[in-house]
Amino acid sequence: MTREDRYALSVLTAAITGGDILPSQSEHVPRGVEAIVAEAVAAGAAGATVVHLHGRDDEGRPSADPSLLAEIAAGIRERSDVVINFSTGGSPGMSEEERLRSLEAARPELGTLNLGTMNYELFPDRARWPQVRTDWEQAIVEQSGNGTFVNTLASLRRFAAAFDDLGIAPELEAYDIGHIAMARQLIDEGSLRGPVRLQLVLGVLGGAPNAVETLVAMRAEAHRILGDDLASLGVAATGYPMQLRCAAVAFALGMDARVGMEDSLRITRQRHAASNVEFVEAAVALARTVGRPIATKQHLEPYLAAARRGLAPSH
Ligand code: KMH
Ligand code: ZN
Repeated sequence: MTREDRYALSVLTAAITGGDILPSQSEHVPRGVEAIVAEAVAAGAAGATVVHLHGRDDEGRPSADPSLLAEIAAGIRERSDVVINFSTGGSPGMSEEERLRSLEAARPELGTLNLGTMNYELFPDRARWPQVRTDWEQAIVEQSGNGTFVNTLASLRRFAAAFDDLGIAPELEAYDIGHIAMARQLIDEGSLRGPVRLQLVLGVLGGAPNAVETLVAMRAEAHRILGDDLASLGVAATGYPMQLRCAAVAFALGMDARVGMEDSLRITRQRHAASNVEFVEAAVALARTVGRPIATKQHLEPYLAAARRGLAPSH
């Protein structure tokens, strides 16, 4: 259970490139092995405990190519001891098999497990569609109104089994309160072993909004529903300014937080971030200001080791 005392540590995750944003939206979206590795290494050096990763090819197109995923993980491990978390959420249109490749090819310490099916609207407002340079990006914006993210109970059981087989620790992603109840079901039926790390993902249209009030309400529900099966609780809020505002509140509450380009391109109202380091530095400063030390890899090790051994993590 997350403690709120002054000495509890907060895990800071940097979400380097995501699978939703389009490269045409910002020249700074890391694309290709070298750029993604460099950004992940820099984010770790700037203070991130964990880097959260998706595959993108040199043009910035989301990719589930196993060699690309493996090269990203290997490149980071050569230069940094930052904890590697790969997405099994993938990108719109990816099959379940493609989404699972991140675990099989990159063998990360952590992987995301998205807890429910939902509307998943990236570009709902026709008037605000980004100007894009490629046909594949145009096809994504034209999917507006039809965006869904499918995670049935049956698929969740298959994903959970894959985590278990590969000895990879899951980071559960809850976009709404019902997803927390799904985590309860997966633990009670034995598909997942508690206690689990849970991240509240706020601000995706189709899920809970990126409001501080929502963060506080879902935090209460996570503690009520999961109790001692909650190893830690974090927040990833999308968009400016709520990503860093929710991170500040999370640190004050003894929660973990995720920042980075995946969830917000803008670092100020006027400007896109040139690097994920800007988000990490801002979050480190917020944590220091509220007296919340950022966790090192060693803090996560019991949770990671338990997954490797297939045992319930120790508190
Ligand atoms: N881009 C986030 C809103 C995942 O990678 O598994 C969703 C996400 C899911 O991070
Ligand atoms: Zn992601």
